[in-house]
Amino acid sequence: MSYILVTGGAGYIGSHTVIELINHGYKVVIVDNLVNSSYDSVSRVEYIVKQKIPFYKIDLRDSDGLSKVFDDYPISAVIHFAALKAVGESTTIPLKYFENNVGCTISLLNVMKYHNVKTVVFSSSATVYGDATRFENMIPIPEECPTGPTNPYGHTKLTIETILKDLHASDPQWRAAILRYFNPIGAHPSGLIGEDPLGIPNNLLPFLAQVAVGRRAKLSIFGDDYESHDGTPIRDYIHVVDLAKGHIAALNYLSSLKPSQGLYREWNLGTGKGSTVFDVYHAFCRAVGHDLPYEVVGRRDGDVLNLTSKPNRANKELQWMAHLTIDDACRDLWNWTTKNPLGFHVKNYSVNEDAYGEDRVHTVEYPGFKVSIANYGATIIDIEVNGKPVVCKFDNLRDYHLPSNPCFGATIGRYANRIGGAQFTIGGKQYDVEKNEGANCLHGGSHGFNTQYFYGPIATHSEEDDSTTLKFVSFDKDGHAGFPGDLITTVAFKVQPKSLEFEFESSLSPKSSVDATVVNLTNHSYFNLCGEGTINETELLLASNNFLEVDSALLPTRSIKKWTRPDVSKPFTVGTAVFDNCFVLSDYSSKLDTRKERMVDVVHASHPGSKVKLTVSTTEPSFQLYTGDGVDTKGFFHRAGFAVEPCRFVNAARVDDWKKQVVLKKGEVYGSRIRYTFE
Ligand code: UPG
Repeated sequence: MSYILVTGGAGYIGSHTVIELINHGYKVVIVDNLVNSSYDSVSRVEYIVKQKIPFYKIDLRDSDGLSKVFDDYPISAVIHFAALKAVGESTTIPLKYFENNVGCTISLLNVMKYHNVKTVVFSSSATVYGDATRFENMIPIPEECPTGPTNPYGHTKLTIETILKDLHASDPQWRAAILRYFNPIGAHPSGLIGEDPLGIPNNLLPFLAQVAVGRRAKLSIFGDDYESHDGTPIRDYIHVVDLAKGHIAALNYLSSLKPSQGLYREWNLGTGKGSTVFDVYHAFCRAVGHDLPYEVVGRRDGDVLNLTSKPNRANKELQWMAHLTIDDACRDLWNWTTKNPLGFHVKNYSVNEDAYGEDRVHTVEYPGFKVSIANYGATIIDIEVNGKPVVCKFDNLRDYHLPSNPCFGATIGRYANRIGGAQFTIGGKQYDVEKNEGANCLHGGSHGFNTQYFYGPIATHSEEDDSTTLKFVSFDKDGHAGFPGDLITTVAFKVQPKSLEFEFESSLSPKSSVDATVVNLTNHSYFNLCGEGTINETELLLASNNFLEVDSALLPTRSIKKWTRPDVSKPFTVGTAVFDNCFVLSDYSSKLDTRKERMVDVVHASHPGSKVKLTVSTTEPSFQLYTGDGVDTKGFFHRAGFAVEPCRFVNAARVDDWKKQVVLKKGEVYGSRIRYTFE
């Protein structure tokens, strides 16, 4: 399977193109130096496509680093976006623009040549035409229009086109598709990725979006004395998703050529329809729902009346056409803006820099309360109250991969706790799952969710309740550890000044070939409210003293008994009491989606040493209380922490009366909520 290398894949157009590539069955590697973009866009793309995308933070001028990417992946073609792109800035630092845009491209082409990869799709711009109104009959602009950029940025794009043309002339095996973009606007319809302009935006719609969220006072309209229907200039605005699809069309076109046939050719990517500044302004106001403040000011230097494309060549040869309107783009831009008013920046949220993929650690911090979560296992790797940790945690993220790690802080799934005999039936069909604890399957097998890489997160902040939420997703394939069905699971961690609430949601992928599976999800944090030593001095109070009696294999006998020693319905000091038992609420819910059920405070815990108090609340019907007697890992021994794991009844997959708690059919949703509150 070959890969498409996308340079600048973390950027605005690059990230949208990566999604389209993956949707069209391509494998992708991203290279980006992140000078003008954020890895958050890559992790959000992974969230959307639910797969890992290899990423390298490399400047293209680092030929050795870039060459390694070609060694690591079988790359068949490159889509080259990476560039500096601000017109105004380019007039003040032209050398930097040439050095970066042209220098990077030469380095890239040398490395491609060395690795015998000779197919490139280049991100060019309508800016290469300059002012096409200087000619008669060149509006709409065809590819034949003579070029003549009017700024250094445009010169770099035209220089790169020339380099590619000369390269193809020197070696006709090269295939270079030059895509000249008109005015890209809008955002992905998911609202999860979009343009994240740093500083004051230069372009019309990003500026307008900031007016709409109150970051700018009003829009300045640069002149209303042009010869258009309302006096403002005309541009060809193209939805970024249509634009992204143009790259797939170009790749398809190149791969349809005969094996030894090369090519150098330019295509305009535009809609062919012109819109004025006021047309766009009104479309955006419609999307927002009210008029936005503006003022007509003088003309901006360099602006011309009309830059509309003639996209016929791309329509005909690439079989590509823009379908979305400026109303679609304004709706999607507004959706992105309202969900991400500060772009990829989120209040109270930070991430360890220079870590990508599973090594990322996401921290949400409020005064006196801090929560850190890793992509690996959607694991809570730290909770600190007043600067002191209250959970067992490794100092080194790598240690979470240790076989002896007793699931510290991890998300547990697809099936928490035990399945007796590692076997269950749904609809008369028997499934055998991995035996990883004697004859039983424990916590979804040896490679359960706790060892899987979660995508995302989508970080958001709500002013309403001053909460910051990190939402991760996993895609667990049909047949993994023997479990049936492609399962999509999201875990949303909502942090508030003294609490962490999480919400699980699972459903079978609509494309899953299997109609039902079993699910049971929880979190496996080990609390130590004193931050060190054993938990023996911890005081506990449980909401229920009903527990599931278990046999020697720790499987329920189906009889519900009362726990008497110690009496857990009154506050008690843990002492040497041993728990690894599932307590059941008296009015428990048997729903598959318990999220709308009453949140019950199931465990109150406190420690006389630290005075920290914890309440575990849940919508779940039961909770496993474990005093950590089996813990034996790097730096931690038995009873270093206790776990409270709200979940479904143990072994429910095998017990007819309890099965409806855990059997998830296609079209249904499994859900639950758990909250840790600290005082
Ligand atoms: N405009 C305003 N107020 C603003 C910003 C823009 O009135 O605050 C007007 C501007 O005068 C123009 C139109 O809006 O008439 C569009 O401007 P802008 O979004 O800045 O795009 P362009 O100037 O058309 O340039 C974009 C890219 C450039 C690319 C070109 C291709 O910035 O890199 O070459 O589109 O057509």
